[in-house]
Amino acid sequence: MNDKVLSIILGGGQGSRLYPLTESRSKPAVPIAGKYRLVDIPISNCINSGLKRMFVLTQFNSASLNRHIKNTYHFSFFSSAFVDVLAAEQTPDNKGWFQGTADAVRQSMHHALRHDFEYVLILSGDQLYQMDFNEMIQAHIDANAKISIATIPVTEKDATSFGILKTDDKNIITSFIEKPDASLLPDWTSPVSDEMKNQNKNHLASMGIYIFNRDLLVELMGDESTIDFGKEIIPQSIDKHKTLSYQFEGYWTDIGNIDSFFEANLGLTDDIPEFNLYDYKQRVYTNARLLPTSKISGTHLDKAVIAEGCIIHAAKIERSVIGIRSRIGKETTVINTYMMGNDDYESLNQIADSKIEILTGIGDRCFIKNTILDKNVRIGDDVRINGGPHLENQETDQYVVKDGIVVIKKHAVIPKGFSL
Ligand code: ADQ
Ligand code: ADP
Repeated sequence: MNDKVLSIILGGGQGSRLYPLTESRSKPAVPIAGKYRLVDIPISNCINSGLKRMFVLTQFNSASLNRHIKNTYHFSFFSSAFVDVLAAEQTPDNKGWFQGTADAVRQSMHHALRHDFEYVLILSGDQLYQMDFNEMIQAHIDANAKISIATIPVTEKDATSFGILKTDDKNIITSFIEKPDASLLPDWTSPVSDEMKNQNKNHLASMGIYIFNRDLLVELMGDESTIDFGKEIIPQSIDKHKTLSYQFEGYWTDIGNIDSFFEANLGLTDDIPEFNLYDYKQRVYTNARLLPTSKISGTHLDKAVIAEGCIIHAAKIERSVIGIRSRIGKETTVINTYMMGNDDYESLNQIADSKIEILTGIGDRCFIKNTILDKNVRIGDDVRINGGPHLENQETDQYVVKDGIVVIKKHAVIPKGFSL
């Protein structure tokens, strides 16, 4: 399919729902699962599906995203494969940034049209899932559809956050409503499998994964009044262009806000995580950093996921994901926490010179719970951070509390003895 399909990954709008993780980096560059970046998920799904021509659209050009893509995705000089980052750009015709998803794709069309392809696969950049896109493309071709949307059954409670649709008995979409009001939902149920019914998932939601025939996408992008796929393009197209629902029933989760991002990461510590990082056929690719092994001493570990290159002396780590190059001091307890790790180590000389007041990572005798620690944080000794619903939403220079989850900002320094 590689010759027929060009993939466009929607790397992120303003990213405000993931703030402060997106304060100094674009959304695709947000680190997940201890060693990956958000953008590695859709890119890996494409590569595993044999689709190796990708554009990543992002609102602001970040050095860390470009470096990550450049360092990670090397294809043969003789192949047509590429992963190109397209940041919102000002041209003589267009002085504005991307407004919405359709607008972002419209602005990148002149890059896309230089390539040969019959179908465009449009993907979101903030979802955790493993999917073989070939099956979806084949279904699109077999149905002779102009547009296909990947869909998944969801509960009534979740349905208000998605595009919800109904189909005929051939899975052709007959109606679509973007993020419906809860009062409308009783009218929007669909026939689903018994397994989905038992989980109360009776509404069919758009996963924000689309296939468009090339000519149709060119035509639709010609109408500059359309801003979003979910709000305009899809609802306006279903009556005019045959639109297939391709139903998926595997694990899929949207990780667009702090709460779902936190849970998706901590979910990796389950005995059998729903997102399988240990499947050789569906690998998740990332920067091959050649880090040393992790060194752990005197620590009780329970449901801990620990990346490479860590130096850990903690007393206890429970239901936590510890990212690359993390350092955790003696007698420290870490519970329900995602620590992203460090970009660098401090050298033994730097440490011995005592010029650094608080070392990177977490100090001695700390207690950290329900917290996300962004990269390169310095947590002093005897710090207590006890996140949870008892904390009100708040923001300081060093941290944010959102829905009970404490997010320590990138490069933050938390002084010795601090308590929250
Ligand atoms: P949302 O995820 O709410 O709903 P949206 O905010 O438009 O839709 O984002 C879709 C994806 O595009 C996200 O990955 C986002 O980061 C990215 N994005 C948004 N604006 C962008 C821009 N200007 N440039 C680059 N990327 C941008 C959509 C659909 C629903 C569907 C859900 C499934 O509209 O119908 O149910 O996805 O998650
Ligand atoms: P990782 O994927 O390991 O997080 P990054 O590419 O984000 O790697 O780089 C981590 C850090 O390493 C950066 O913040 C920067 O300080 C440094 N770094 C990596 N590559 C370069 C480079 N080519 N030039 C300058 N600094 C770099």
